[in-house]
Amino acid sequence: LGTPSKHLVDEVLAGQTRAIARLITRAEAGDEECRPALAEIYRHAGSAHLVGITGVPGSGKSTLVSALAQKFLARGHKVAVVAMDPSSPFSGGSILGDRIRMNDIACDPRVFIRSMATRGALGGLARASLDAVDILDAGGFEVILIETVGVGQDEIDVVQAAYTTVVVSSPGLGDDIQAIKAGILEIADIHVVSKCDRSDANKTVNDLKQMLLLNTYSETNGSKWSIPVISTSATTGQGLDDLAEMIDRHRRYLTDTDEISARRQRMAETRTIKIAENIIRSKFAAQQRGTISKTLQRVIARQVDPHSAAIELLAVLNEGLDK
Ligand SMILES: Nc1nc2c(ncn2[C@@H]2O[C@H](COP(=O)(O)OP(=O)(O)OP(=O)(O)O)[C@@H](O)[C@H]2O)c(=O)[nH]1
Ligand SMILES: [Mg+2]
Repeated sequence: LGTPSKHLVDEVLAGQTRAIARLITRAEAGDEECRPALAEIYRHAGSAHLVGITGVPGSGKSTLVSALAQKFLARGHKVAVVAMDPSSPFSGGSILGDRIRMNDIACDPRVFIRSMATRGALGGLARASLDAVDILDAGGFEVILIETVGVGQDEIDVVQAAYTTVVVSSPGLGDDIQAIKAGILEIADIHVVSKCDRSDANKTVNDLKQMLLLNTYSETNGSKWSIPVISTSATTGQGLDDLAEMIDRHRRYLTDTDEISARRQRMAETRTIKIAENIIRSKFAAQQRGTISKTLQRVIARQVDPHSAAIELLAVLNEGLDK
């Protein structure tokens, strides 16, 4: 590591908020020069409890995350929030701070809130979000809440890079359980029905419990964790302590049963393979257009078969893969 990078890494490891913010910004911008710093950071991360919070748009995730952050803070933990928010036109976290009532805690040095909105490179937002999580983890934040909208593969990958996944459904967003529609019912360790101050919340809770009875996945995958449904309201505060406690209980369950090893394995696998795929895709897109079209012409003319042609392309690509 060069001296400036080493200095920055040391500051991050010492938990200095400004250094943390700066490195996240560089990671988000896709600055290749900060790769060695991020590599060093990765080695120091791994102690935080990562909690993914997902659900369809408008289900109350940001409000819940804000309330939950306060609960963990009250329990004496340093808490960070990473919101993966592709719809946000801003970067730098201001929008999240505005939209949710974080004002009471946003100035507390034991809280860090960041909204990630980079588009750009393939898988760039997912990658930057996970880099941000590493940086905060290495920077000493003990609980990291990762908010993603439960649509899109990148979002699902990111939320699955958490140890505990909370799926939020809310009344008033249609009759069906939204998690089913979004295909995220199966990834929940904990279900939340938000906005339970509303009179139609009971129906959502009952529908969800009914759905879970029909689903046998928790037995079939060998897990002994029975997936709870917790009703919360950010307005009345109902269920928020229960949720914080349940997240903690799930964390203990993972370590006690060593299911955490399986999760770590899955996280490493998804993340690494995804990056490799994205590198290959972007190399294809950026550099090899000429070679690809020539090869494709030979496939069309039946001078070469698609399988051999694919192997050829990968070999060409491989030569350009030194970074
Ligand atoms: N009645 C009631 N309304 C709530 C509650 N929590 C959130 N809301 C409202 O639901 C709406 C959506 O809340 P958000 O927290 O922004 O939802 P979100 O899931 O983060 O939304 P996106 O980030 O856009 O996907 C807002 O108008 C909130 O005021 C609650 O506990 N009770
Ligand atoms: Mg939100």
